[in-house]
Amino acid sequence: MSKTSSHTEQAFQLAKERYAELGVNVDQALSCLSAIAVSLHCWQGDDVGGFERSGEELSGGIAVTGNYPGKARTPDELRADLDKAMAMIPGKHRLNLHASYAETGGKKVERDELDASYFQNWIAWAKDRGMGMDFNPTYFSHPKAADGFTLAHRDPAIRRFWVDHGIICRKIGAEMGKALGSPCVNNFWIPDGFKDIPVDRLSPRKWLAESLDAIFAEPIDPKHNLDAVEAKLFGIGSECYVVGSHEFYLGYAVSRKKLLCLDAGHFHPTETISDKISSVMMWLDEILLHVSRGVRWDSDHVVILSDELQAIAQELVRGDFLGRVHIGLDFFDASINRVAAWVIGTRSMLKALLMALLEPIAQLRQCESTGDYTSRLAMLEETKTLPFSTVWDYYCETSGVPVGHAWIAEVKRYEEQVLSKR
Ligand code: RNT
Ligand code: ZN
Repeated sequence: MSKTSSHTEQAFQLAKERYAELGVNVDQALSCLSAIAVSLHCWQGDDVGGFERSGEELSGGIAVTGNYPGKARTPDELRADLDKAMAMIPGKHRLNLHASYAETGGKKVERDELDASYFQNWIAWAKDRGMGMDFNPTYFSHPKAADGFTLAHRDPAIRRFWVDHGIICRKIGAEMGKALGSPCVNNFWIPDGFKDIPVDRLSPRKWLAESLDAIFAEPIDPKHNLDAVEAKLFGIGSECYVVGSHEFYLGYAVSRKKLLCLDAGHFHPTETISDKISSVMMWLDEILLHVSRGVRWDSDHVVILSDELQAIAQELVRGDFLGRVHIGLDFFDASINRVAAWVIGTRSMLKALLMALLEPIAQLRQCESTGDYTSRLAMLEETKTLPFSTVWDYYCETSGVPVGHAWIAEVKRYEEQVLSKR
């Protein structure tokens, strides 16, 4: 940690006293926060494009809107942009990569022929920075996914192709985990579903279970690779039926001992993942979060410090789940500076976690257990205006990243000098 200005230091000491009166240990909260690695999703930097250069449009029922200039066109540009973003985010984080970001040197390599050699630059980059990596097989933007089905396709040959892709991706994940000394969370999300009302909802689910079982047949050391499965309510073009629904994957994850991935945008708009965390943690060892922000629908807006984000962070802290929950981000916005999008989303996530770590939880629990719900509500409201921002500023300054809005000017400078020249 670097030195702080005397002003930041003074303000911090006062804030610490204020929190101490409520029984909150600020130093402990900061040391806990600094140990949390958030997985930054590579796909915010290039609108989920990837580098296969297959000529395929983005498919799978997800969509990126906006045409803000400066998107990364090459892996080097994407890495430079990630470096820039991470220079404005306190703490050490992770990179979450999709298989479609393979570097094949211009050679056409099919998705069932990939191996870790195509990800060596990414691994070396992460290693250099002491970061871990997470991975995702890519089941979209591909001719064999063009009719909206992959692992649950009725054609066994198509299923086989995608099963092989899954098998290969687990091996790649394990190599990443081994090379970086930290388990790689490998997240399986498939777009499979019907636009209109199906008459057979069961068969595709049986095929999906069969495909997943084939992919996961080979045991892999969890020190290197952890498998996660991500459910969804609907997508563009799969409005009436998604094979991999929440119930499907909850059952699958529990019965197969896999991680369940909860994406904040993948439920009915009035449903929140914050309420699901403690429920699924009853039956699962670990889970993955895709922290996202749906606006009216699963729109993947940039994460902000919303009530739901705070509720998610509170659940992780209050339930003592931080050691069992992997936090990944999942949003993509091409209508604003893409580096800024990463910074806004990740800083918001960290702010929410710090707020949760600074809660006077002992007092709040006391109110609840004695049935004093008046004081519980009153305390929760008073907590919102405790000097959180002073602690956050101190954390940023001592982590060597810009304090407050100072980072915006840096992103603007990067835009002028680098992004606008693309
Ligand atoms: C799609 C899922 C999935 C993707 C990424 C790109 O609805 O949320 O996680 O966003 O794999
Ligand atoms: Zn997701």
